[in-house]
Amino acid sequence: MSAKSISTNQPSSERKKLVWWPALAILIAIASGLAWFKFKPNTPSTNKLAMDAFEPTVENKKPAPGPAPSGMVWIPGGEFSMGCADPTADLCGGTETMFDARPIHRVYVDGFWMDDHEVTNAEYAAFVDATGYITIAEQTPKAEDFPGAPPENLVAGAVIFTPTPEPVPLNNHFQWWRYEHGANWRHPDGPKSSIEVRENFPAVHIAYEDALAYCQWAGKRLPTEAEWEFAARGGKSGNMYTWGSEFKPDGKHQANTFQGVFPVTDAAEDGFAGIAPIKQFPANPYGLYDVTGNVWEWCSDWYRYDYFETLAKSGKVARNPQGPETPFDPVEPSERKRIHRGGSFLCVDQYCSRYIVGSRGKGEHSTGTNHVGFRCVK
Ligand SMILES: [Ca+2]
Ligand SMILES: [Cu+2]
Repeated sequence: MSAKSISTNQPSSERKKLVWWPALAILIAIASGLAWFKFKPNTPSTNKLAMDAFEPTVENKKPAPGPAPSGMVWIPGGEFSMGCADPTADLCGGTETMFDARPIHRVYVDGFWMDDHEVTNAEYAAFVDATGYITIAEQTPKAEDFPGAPPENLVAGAVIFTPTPEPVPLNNHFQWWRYEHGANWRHPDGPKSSIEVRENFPAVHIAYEDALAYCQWAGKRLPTEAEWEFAARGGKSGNMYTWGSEFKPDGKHQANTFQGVFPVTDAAEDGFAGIAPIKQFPANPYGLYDVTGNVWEWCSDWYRYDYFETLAKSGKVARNPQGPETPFDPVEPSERKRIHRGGSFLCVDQYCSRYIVGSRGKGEHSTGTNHVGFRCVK
């Protein structure tokens, strides 16, 4: 079994790793293979079984507590089935079994307000202007955090997706991610790029604590993973995507994902090669835009591959789950990862089909990249 089976297209901890590349990448590949055997899923093997696990969503009837704050929509909360069936048998289901998103289990969340869009560059700029906040990608990495790293590599920067010139085996994401000095939210594609013409694009190169700082300033917080999935499903149950169960209803793309040969050419059949401005596709039934695709969104939970299993074992409906106490990803056991949800403009069925609404992503908490952003709740 290859590393691909349980890794994603996210460079989950490159800021910590790229200084040692390539020796570490090889170690990770080996460790991933070993981890796969050790943490092999024991969840239902057929898609039918897993699909049957979905029960109807029961929304709370209580109306919104007042008028909607600007740019936010009311998510009523309620009880729903969380997680996803093995998508490998379905058209566009991708190649991964998504075992960390099973078993499908019952969860209840209280109602809350949610940003109807991913936080934009203009919004992040307002926060930075008001507070002088400096994101992690703008700070010089400290030598003590990267023991043994050559000093010339200890330069502020961020991780950027770079297409490969030719098709490559999809078993090592270091082939299409690079550490770019001077890249950060103000310069998303590197020092020569700017956000001047991208005010309405999601802010990227935002690490977990950078997202948290924004939320706190705005009087908001990050969603829990359960809140995020309840909101994304829009009151429906068991759908593969936020808009239904067909990837392209009437032949129309519903989100900014990746078409073409990954990671060589983005054919942009959805209208966008790379990142897109917000609100270019229809909203979900709750009025949320871009819950699927464009950029990943930070959630407040730590990532543990077996968290759903733990909740399901209790036999009860999980009420307002806040995530596990501690993170653990068998692929990179030493990294502390938080949940990412929704997939990005790089998601593609050939490699990472995490535009599937119940699927899970993860990222090392101090690493932002050019396809990870966030939205807030309150
Ligand atoms: Ca696209
Ligand atoms: Cu993906």
